Formats: sequence, C-alpha cells, structure tokens
Amino acid sequence: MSLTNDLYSALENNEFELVYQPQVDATSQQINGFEALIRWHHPDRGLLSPAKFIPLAEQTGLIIPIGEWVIRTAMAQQKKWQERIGKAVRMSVNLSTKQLKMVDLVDFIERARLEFEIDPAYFELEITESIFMADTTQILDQLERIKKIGMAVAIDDFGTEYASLSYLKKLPLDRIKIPKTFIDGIGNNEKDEAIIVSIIILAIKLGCNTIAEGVEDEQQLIFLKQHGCAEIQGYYFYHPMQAQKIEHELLNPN
Ligand code: G
Ligand code: G
Ligand code: MN
Ligand code: NA
Repeated sequence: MSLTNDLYSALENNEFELVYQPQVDATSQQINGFEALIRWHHPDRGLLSPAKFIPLAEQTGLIIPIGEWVIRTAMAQQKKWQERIGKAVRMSVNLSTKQLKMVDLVDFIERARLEFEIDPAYFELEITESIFMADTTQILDQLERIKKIGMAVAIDDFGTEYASLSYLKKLPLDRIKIPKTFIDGIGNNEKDEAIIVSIIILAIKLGCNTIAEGVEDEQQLIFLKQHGCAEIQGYYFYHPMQAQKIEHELLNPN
C-alpha cells in the first residue's frame, strides 16, 4: 500500500497526534503559549513528521478533514489546560493555503471556538508566504474574517518564500515568526544577524509581535534578547512535547 492510500484511513484509525511546543517570553522565560504540531503514527513506518505527509494531504485534499481535526483537537486541549491552570492558554495552529481557500473555514473555526469556549484572542492561526501563490484577494478576505472573529494571525517562516514586503501593508498580522534558517547564523554569519535585527525592527514599527524559531543555544538567546525579540521557540527551552508530558511537567496549578 502507498503512503497516500494509508493517509485516507489515518483519521478514522486515530493515527494522528498533536504535540505542543512551548513559546516563551525572551526575558522572563515564562511560557506564553504553545504551537500545535501534527505527527502521524503510521502502523508500519512508525512516527512520521509533517514534511513526509502534509504535501500528500494537500495534493489529495485530505488536508481539509485533517486540518479540521487539528483545529478541534488543539482547541479541546487548550480548553482542558485553561481549566487546569485557571487562566487562558494561548494556542497556535498551522494552516495550509488549501484550507484558507475553503469558503467555510472561518465558520468552522468560529463554531469550534464556541463549542470549546475558547477566548478568540488566545487562538492563533499561522500562515505562510505561499498564500501569495494563490488568489490573494480571496485569502485577504478570509484573513479579515479571522480578525473579525477576534483571532490572531501569525506569519510563519517570514522572508523565506514567495512574497514581497508590500503584503505587510495589507495583511492583518499579529506576529512575525523569524525562521530557524536565520537564527542558525547568529554568531557566525553577519548577514543572518543583519536580517534578524531588521525583521525585529520592522515588526516593532508595524506593531507586530516577534518570535524566533529554532533557538538552540544561549548565544542565540542573548543576541535575540539584546535586539528586542519578544518570544523564543526552540530546543534551548523546550522541544515539541506530548500533551500528557506538558500537563505533568509544566501545568501544575498553583
Ligand atoms: O513539527 P515539525 O518541525 O516537523 O513541522 C514541520 C512543518 O510542518 C512545520 O513547518 C509546520 O508548519 C508544518 N506543520 C506541522 N503541523 C502542521 C499542521 O497541523 N498543519 C499544517 N498544515 N502544517 C503543519
Ligand atoms: O511551523 P514551523 O515550520 O515553524 O514548525 C516548526 C518546526 O521546527 C517544528 O517541526 C519543530 O519540531 C521544529 N523545531 C522547533 N524548535 C526547533 C529547534 O530548536 N531546532 C530544530 N532543529 N527544530 C526545531
Ligand atoms: Mn509554524
Ligand atoms: Na517556521
């Protein structure tokens, strides 16, 4: 059987799991939120990362039901955690461009939000610059609707894909995610450092929050803090973790 065939039955066989990576305040090192990341426990091939199957899910259209499962599962977890600690928990999920093209996406999200009683300001949708390869007016309209229901929008992998800076004028962006490819150059590549500093200044001037991804060591953290990056996501603090581990290790009510 091909991986594509297996993907058709993966949802009903309950083979997907979300893991959650904490996002921490650069200064206080407190956890501000979590990014939900999908994993596939394939019956024969073991644990598969999204790079192995999200492209297939997009090609087959399965990304729509899988994406809906991701949104509902992340919200269910968010509700559970907020009840556990007695305050709202920020959660972000990744959206494919295919999902953004669905006219009923925002209705689906809003219905799920009401069902799980999530404060919309604490739910964030991550998009990538690949949305600009599609019909931009339709996508912009969807993003406006997401803003209207009170949710946040983050741009993932900023500056690595097909886009021009002029979209920053049009998009209702709350957060810019600085990609690991630039973070890797801290301490050894002046151009990466210049790009990071410029992204942070740009984000601040545009009124957007910043988060650095793939932060793995203290030197990177110090550089990012020095230049005003607000939040950090990376192995230096936390790997993506299973929900149960997060509950046991990070969410002790006090
Ligand atoms: O977790 P990992 O670093 O392997 O994720 C690799 C990529 O897969 C990330 O860039 C992320 O954007 C994407 N990804 C992870 N989870 C999801 C998901 O639920 N939906 C979509 N569309 N992409 C995801
Ligand atoms: O959505 P996005 O492409 O940004 O997903 C982030 C991906 O980066 C996830 O798959 C996550 O597992 C991975 N990741 C997060 N932090 C680190 C890190 O510090 N180092 C490395 N190598 N990967 C990371
Ligand atoms: Mn992401
Ligand atoms: Na990213």
